[in-house]
Amino acid sequence: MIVHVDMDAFFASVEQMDNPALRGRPVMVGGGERGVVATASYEARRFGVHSAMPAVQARRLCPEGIFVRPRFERYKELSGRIMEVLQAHSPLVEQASIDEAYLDAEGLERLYGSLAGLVCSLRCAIRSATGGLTCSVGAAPVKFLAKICSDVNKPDGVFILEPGDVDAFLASLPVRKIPGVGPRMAEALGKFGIRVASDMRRYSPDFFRTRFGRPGLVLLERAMGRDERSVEPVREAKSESAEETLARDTRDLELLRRILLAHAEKVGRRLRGRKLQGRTVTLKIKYADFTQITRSKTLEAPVASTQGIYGAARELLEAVSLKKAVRLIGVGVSNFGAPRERLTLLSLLNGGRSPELENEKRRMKLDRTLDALRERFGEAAVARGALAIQSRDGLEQGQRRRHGKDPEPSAQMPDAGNLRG
Ligand code: TTP
Ligand code: MG
Repeated sequence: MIVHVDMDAFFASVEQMDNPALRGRPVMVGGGERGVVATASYEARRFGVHSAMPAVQARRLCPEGIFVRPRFERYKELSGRIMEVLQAHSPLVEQASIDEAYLDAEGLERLYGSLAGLVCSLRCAIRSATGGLTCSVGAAPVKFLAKICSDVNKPDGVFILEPGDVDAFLASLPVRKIPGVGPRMAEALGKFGIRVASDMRRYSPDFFRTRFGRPGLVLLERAMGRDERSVEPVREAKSESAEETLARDTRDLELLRRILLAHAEKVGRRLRGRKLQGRTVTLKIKYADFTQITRSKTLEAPVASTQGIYGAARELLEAVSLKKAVRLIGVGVSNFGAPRERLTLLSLLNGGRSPELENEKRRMKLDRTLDALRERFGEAAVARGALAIQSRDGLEQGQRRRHGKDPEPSAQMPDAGNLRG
């Protein structure tokens, strides 16, 4: 059996736990002048407020609701404690997001008397390790069913689906509840009279393949109650990113550059902390009319330095249209890999020398120093200094570029980047 644990109204519950004045009241985490609700307490959900809802709309639905600014560091700290509790119960724990995880229960039933005993122990331990947070737990023979089950008796509930009850469960499971089935897919399935999971069994694999491609076949598997995925203990993020909805829509390139630099700093620092480097830098822009574009550039040498990331992101930014005002801007780095291997290959290609690589090395050295300073002397003071230095640096480069003399060796090399999206 696989167990899925998901915290109840996670961010909001943390705020209510830390501030007794918020308990029992409708709390919405997120907001700001603009932006969206990250999550709402169950008291606020009764008014129809939910995750990803624009703050303005949430306020309209629930005027007495209390908006709280998110405190990600605190959520991460508690998330870490929750994962430790789970790891103390099973060697096979897979963290799926900040507040949820899968746990392979094989062989543990005997240790805890029964599966229910294990679940009970998990819930108690989470409550005491966090200082009082509740979670909901689902258990089922396969992963996707375990996840659906944790939702059945939410909040603070448990639902265990025994193998013998899977067929009956699938016969009453709306397709929309299957992870990966969005409103559009549900509508398309509805046209064929498919409303609950088991309805899909009336159709052949060929039907699903031709109508929906590979995802269709996966869906059919799910309809049979099958899910081959096992609990994978380490789930390394495949990318790092930072984004922000702006306080006001803007077409100001200089302002966007500065925000991009701050994002590059954040992403770079996380990458350096994880000892990762990525070759693909992605720029994401959402315009005032909510249309969204992403542009990516794959670099010759992997980067983790703030300037390395910023340089690529800025180039991408300069190539996009600012006819419409920008509402959100973000930057991401992906395409991680074994750095050593890439480095060797790269220097071989360049006859033992790679200006781009050496440049990145130099920038990394500076960044590591700044990171270390920040560790020692605190976040704000040094962070601002670092940004100021890099900001000036960025501006100078920008000016030189306009004069056609970019000192960055990357600009002198043949363009190895590609654009997509
Ligand atoms: P969820 O587990 O999806 O939601 P939740 O824990 O708030 O509520 P539930 O009881 O239904 O599980 O997400 C976990 C946290 O992730 C959530 O507290 C806030 C954050 N989050 C966002 O920031 N944006 C989002 O769109 C969603 C869905 C979650
Ligand atoms: Mg949750």
